Amino acid sequence: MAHFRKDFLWGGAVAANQVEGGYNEGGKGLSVTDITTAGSLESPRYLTYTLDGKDGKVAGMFASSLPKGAKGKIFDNEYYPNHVAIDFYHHYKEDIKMFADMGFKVFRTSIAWTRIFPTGEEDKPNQEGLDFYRRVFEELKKNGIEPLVTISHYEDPLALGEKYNDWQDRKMIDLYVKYATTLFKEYKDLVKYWLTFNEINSSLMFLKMVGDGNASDEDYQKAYQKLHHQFVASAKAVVEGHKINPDFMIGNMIAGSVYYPGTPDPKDVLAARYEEELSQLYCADAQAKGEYPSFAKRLWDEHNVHLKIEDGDLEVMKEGKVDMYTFSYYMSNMVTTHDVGEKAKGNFSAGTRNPYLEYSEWGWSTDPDGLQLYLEKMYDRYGIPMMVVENGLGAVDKLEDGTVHDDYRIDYLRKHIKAMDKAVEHGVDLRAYTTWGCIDCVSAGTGQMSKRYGFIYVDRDDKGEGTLKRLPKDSYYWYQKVIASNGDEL
Ligand code: BGP
Repeated sequence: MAHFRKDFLWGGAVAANQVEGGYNEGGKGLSVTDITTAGSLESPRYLTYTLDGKDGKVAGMFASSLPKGAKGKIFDNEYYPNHVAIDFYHHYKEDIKMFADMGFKVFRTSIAWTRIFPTGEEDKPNQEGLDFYRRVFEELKKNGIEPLVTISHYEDPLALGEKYNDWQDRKMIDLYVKYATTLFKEYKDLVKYWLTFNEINSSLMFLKMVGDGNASDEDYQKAYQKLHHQFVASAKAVVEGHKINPDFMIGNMIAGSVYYPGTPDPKDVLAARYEEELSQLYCADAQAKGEYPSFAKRLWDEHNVHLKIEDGDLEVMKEGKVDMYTFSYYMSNMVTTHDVGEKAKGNFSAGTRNPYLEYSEWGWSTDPDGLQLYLEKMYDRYGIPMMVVENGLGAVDKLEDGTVHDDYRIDYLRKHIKAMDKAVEHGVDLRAYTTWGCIDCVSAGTGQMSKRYGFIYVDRDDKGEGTLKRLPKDSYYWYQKVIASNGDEL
């Protein structure tokens, strides 16, 4: 018998920019993702812009990569996969029906900030944007599905990214809080579960994972300052949210990973610990304990970071602690100070390859034990309800006789569900599991459609060709049984 609670929330997750499309419909403004091209495992995604009358492009996913003074621009000869994505904007009813038939209890999506405030600085929200999400949430409720909503998922308004240099300016705090409170008021009777920032720790993690991994002190300064503003913004949103509806459960969202020492050398154990502090605990403590950890000063000193903290910031962080700890989990990492093992290859994987694990086509390790370890460690540290809000295997699927025989995906998910079950048996208060990309969508890291995670296949390729038809894969029927048996039938 599995150990999940009776009201365990089984479901799936996506993000607005990766599924919706309709990038210029319904009064929506441009987000940073709208000027991001498609990449692949071999080549990065680029942000396209104009500067001093000249067009240019730069590798990256956040506005911080744009050169000073650059204005994001859409080029005619480039392909932007998020512009249409899988057109959830027009297919949401059909998609929600399929989720409901699978037995979903919860569906995680995000709200595109630019549908609500097209440039981020309007006084009044865009009614068409508010109406769209109201229709989506009502449709979910009608189908017995609880919405779980990410307020900001890698889709800041482009205008704000340019003007305030990707959260370097404190003005971002109030703009975010205005946006968040607009959502809280508007959907207070429809949405109970909210996440303030998707994978907030990615600003630090990415510094090691992109380019040569040797970011400058200036890059660290910017990342820490951006995070400080986001911690304050998140905390203020939590405080305001609870005033609007005391029943709200508002969570953080961390890109979760565990870090193993590559050898028993105590130096490796320390190096792995340091990596965990930087990549996980720094942000997790700031939002779940409401304070900077004891090792924060060491991290800042390492890169000569001088954080600008204003009066009241630390108090509000304390006051606006999150109600639940939520995270994505795809893989673990190995850290060593020795010249052993093969270097990790793949997008977003750092360190050394772990000889005990298998790797996906994109170089991500499969490590269900790491998920159990993560749940047990973090529950022990924070003691608040937890949710696994992303997990899954990105793989190339082959369409055969109108379906996909994705036993590799079933195998990956089965192992991770077993790992969660163990953690629950060991006392972790786990409330939900939303697999990533429950319907195929555009990859955040590479912009590919061919990196698929879904239970539902979407007929669309890396060039934007295809009918957008939806088809259930083998995993669709498997997950249906998992949900119906509350995790017993794996
Ligand atoms: C997380 C993001 C998601 C998502 C997922 C899978 O980092 O929160 O937006 O896409 O990873 O990554 P990818 O799409 O690069 O395979």
